[in-house]
Amino acid sequence: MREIVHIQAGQCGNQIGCKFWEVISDEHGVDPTGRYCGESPLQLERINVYYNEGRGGKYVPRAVLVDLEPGTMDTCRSGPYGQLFHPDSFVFGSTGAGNNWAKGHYTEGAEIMDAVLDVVRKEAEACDLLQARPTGHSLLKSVHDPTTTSITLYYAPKINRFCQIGTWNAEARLGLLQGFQMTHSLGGGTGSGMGTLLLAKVREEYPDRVLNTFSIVPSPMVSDTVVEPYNSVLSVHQLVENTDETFCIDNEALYNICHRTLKLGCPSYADLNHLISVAMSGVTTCLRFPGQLNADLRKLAVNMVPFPRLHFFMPGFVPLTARGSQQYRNVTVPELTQQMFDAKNMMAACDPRHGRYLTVAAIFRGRMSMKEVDEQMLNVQNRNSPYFVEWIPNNVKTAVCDIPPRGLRMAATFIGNTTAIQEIFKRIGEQFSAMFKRKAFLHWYIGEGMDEGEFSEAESNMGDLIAEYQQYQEAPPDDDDDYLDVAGG
Ligand SMILES: Nc1nc2c(ncn2[C@@H]2O[C@H](COP(=O)(O)OP(=O)(O)OP(=O)(O)O)[C@@H](O)[C@H]2O)c(=O)[nH]1
Ligand SMILES: [Mg+2]
Repeated sequence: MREIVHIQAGQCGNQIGCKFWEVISDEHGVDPTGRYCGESPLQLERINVYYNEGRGGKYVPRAVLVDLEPGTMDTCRSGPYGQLFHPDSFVFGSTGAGNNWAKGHYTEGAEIMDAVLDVVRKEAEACDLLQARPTGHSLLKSVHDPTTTSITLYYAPKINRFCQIGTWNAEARLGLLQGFQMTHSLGGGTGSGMGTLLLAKVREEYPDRVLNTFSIVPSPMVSDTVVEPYNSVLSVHQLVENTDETFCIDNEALYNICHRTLKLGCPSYADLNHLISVAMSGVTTCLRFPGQLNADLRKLAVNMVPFPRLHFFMPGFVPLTARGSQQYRNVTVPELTQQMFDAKNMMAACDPRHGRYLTVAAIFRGRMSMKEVDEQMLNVQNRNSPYFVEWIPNNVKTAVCDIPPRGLRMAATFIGNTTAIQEIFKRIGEQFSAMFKRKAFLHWYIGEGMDEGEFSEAESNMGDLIAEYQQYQEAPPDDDDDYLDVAGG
């Protein structure tokens, strides 16, 4: 069993994070009180990836909930699965970051960072506790501390001794923790600024663990805040260096899906978040249920990321349904496959036909013929071969999981590492540059101690990223330019 610590930061991060826990709890048969009430052993086989087993056999999300204002946390707590979270998992400030990345990253957010890291460490250490279970040791013991009351120690097998929960201990941390995942938006101040500070800290403390984010890209169709491009570019600058895999979930694409495909007149966050939750459930299927393909975060990274900086994925889910509505008609495997590659079902507002796929993972769910799935997937690749780089043979991987998502007989999730993702960065980059040229709104950031240099650096790092995608989009099969350069020099 390899555990993941989940972190949700800021309003958006917490709202989509809570939806994620609702959906996966339902899929794993965990009710709102944390009790298991499912019907299949498959639901429990890998439940420890996301849940700790607490007192009385209750399942508790391995989650850390962070915000710089208390409101979102209250909403989470009072939500349908709000009682599932451990009370110590909530860390919040009182001021908010007011859409200012600098406040999240350097001032308000930095101030409560130690408190957040303490909770993260406790969750990471608890994974070590789980690992100890099969050895038959007594895992917990209480000792009396004369200065306080009693404290609980846990057994850390790596170092063969009892440690105090929550104390800093490099070796005790090295349990079976596979990595971290974060949900956050890039457009605000907290999830974006503080979220990326937290990622940098986690990377520093756990350099060998995988960091995965579900990052919500802003769109003017959904939000009215003008400084979102600043916050987003400053964040992308961090994500390029500090995450191993980032799912780019684009509010612009979600809005279009709601509006055009699902015919919702005025989509709400609840509508967008419904789409996000099905996609998150889809992309984590291989982590949560038994199977071979991309069974952990590291394998996903190894299969999907040919170059370390190019780790921004485009997710997709089919069949798409509106919140609360049911699919009227059962879909077939050929329909799922065709829809899965359709540009209008992608959750990033990029057209894959404007780029090429470096790698793809497809996860089919439900009872279906493996043979048919394989045939259909091959068929798509053969018919569209120019859209897959030919210098990565077999760059499309497929998995089938028997258990369909709630309410559907069959579904499929798409994860694409496409060079077309540069369209998102171009869009945000243009909005950034228009304001930055005139130094508009900069004083809000400089007032928190930032300097202009960081803005220019972020802008140029994202420019480089776009150029790198473009370079690999154009790379011919036997690109021997480098060889010639070396020979010539
Ligand atoms: N899809 C989706 N986007 C959201 C949601 N809530 C906020 N956003 C988007 O997130 C961005 C704003 O960030 P928030 O998450 O509200 O900000 P925050 O992290 O709480 O930071 P501050 O409030 O500025 O301290 C905008 O682009 C919003 O459109 C949500 O529930 N779903
Ligand atoms: Mg907020």
